[in-house]
Amino acid sequence: MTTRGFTGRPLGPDLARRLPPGQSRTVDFPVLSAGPTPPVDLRAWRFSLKVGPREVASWDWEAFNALPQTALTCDIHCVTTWSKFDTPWEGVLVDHILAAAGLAAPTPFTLAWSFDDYSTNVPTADLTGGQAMVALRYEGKPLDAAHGGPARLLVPHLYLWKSAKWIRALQFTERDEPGFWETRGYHMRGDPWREQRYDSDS
Ligand SMILES: Nc1nc2c(c(=O)[nH]1)N[C@H]1C(S)=C(S)[C@@H](COP(=O)(O)O)O[C@H]1N2
Ligand SMILES: [Mo]
Repeated sequence: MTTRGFTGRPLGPDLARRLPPGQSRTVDFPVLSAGPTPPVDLRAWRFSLKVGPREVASWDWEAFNALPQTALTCDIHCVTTWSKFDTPWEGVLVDHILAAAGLAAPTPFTLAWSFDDYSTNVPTADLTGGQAMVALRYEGKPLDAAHGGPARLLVPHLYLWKSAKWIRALQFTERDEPGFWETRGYHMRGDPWREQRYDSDS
């Protein structure tokens, strides 16, 4: 079985198996942002962890870059139906951020907050166990501002709107609170393999 991607060529079975339902492969890296790219000054940059309203840890750019770095190559899937294979990222696993703060997953849900005031909710269990990172580099270079540089969340096994660009905080919440797209009808979890695009999808 083959699936025709945006590249126009049929995919062999090994690649076709990596394409979630309703997706097509792209080889470029489209930029999707709800608004303009916010200016982010590295001298003023801070990343914080919050539990409810309370800030429990924060790092400046230098301290954050001193956390253990991990390389991760993965496939990414946008709800607008493109998927991109073998994207190479480097950054700090959420596991390592939590460990540096002396925390274990504090609540079942998380809201990621960005410098453009974008937000998105993710079950905390989708951020731990080596599944998610705050990415600082792409293809061996500092992450482009258009793709969320200096730092973005990367949760590759969920639709890419969960990967908040220009991230400034992870806030752990007791209840699952909808973020920017989730209040506009998108799914609370967003698993591409179950085609969880809209809140009406199971
Ligand atoms: N802060 C922020 N993060 C964001 C967005 C945004 O508008 N603001 N758009 C989301 C959406 S809808 C997608 S599909 C991906 C796109 O990432 P890319 O532009 O690197 O392809 O970023 C997500 N993260
Ligand atoms: Mo998106």
